[in-house]
Amino acid sequence: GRKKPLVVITRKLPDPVETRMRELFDARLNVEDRPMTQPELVAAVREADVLVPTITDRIDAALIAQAGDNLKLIANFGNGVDHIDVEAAARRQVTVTNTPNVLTEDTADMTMGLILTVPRRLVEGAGVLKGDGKWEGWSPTWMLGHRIWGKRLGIVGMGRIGTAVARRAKAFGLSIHYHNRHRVAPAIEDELEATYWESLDQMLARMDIISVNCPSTPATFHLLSARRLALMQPASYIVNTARGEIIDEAALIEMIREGRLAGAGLDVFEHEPAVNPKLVKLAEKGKVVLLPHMGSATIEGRIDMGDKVIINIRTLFDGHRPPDRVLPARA
Ligand code: 8YV
Repeated sequence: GRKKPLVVITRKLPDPVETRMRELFDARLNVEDRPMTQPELVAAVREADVLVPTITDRIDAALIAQAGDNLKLIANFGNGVDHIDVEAAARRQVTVTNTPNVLTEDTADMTMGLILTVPRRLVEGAGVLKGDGKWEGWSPTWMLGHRIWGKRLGIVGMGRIGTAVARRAKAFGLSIHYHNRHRVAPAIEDELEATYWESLDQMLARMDIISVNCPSTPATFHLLSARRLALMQPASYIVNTARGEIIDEAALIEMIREGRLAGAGLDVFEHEPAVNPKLVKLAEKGKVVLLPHMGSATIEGRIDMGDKVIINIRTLFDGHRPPDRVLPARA
């Protein structure tokens, strides 16, 4: 038969995924559970037919410029491709694929979790029973949060994840509002009883909770800028399970510290894995809930993501167009 493609996988993946990769490919696995170093990445793109990176790898133009003639495919293990220079890859005839759909519902669950957790103070409450577990007893005025149902949720980015968040939130009695580059299909608007806001500014000013669900691109960098955050109501909350760069994090911190925003639930950060110590302080005060990028972190989801990566690789090496091709943004 044909020679198996040399597939370099940058991170340790769940066992069933690695086993399957080993069966199908000449798979070079990373046995240590740490990101590859820059020299390791350079060696990988020089040699490999396929690179399987994750969000912890920076696949920029400089790295792609060092790719060998063999490199045909960058099959990202993950949905967002903001860490990959897709244009630079296209210029070198290197295909880029991602793993859409399989992490939509998991990420929407995590988003809904934060929407419930922050206003209802779940983490603070659980904290009371940590340590010595001493609880002074119930009181009518103690641990009061804010009601979720009946509130207005504004979704920034109504793609697959945004829509899945909207479905959940509607079932919890929130009214659904969204801002997106394009209006979604009327059937979806009807199903969700969703209100479209062409103006992000106007939507921000009228919502109780904002959920960020758009991709990170040059156009969405600091989309929630200091000026826009200042439009939000002081009693409102913001939840981000997309990418840290979409919010001006320093401005968000100042807004919460000054009481101009009620709080935030963040699964992603501007300088991951570094987290601004001011955010950690705010978490200690119960103003924010911080999660270490767990939106899609389910064992089932990771196995599905592995399956997607495998299908993309096999399809390309069978001479067809892989199902999850990511095209460069149009200039
Ligand atoms: C993963 C994600 O953390 O897919 C994404 O865009 O943010 C998460 O699923 C990551 O992508 C794994 O590479």
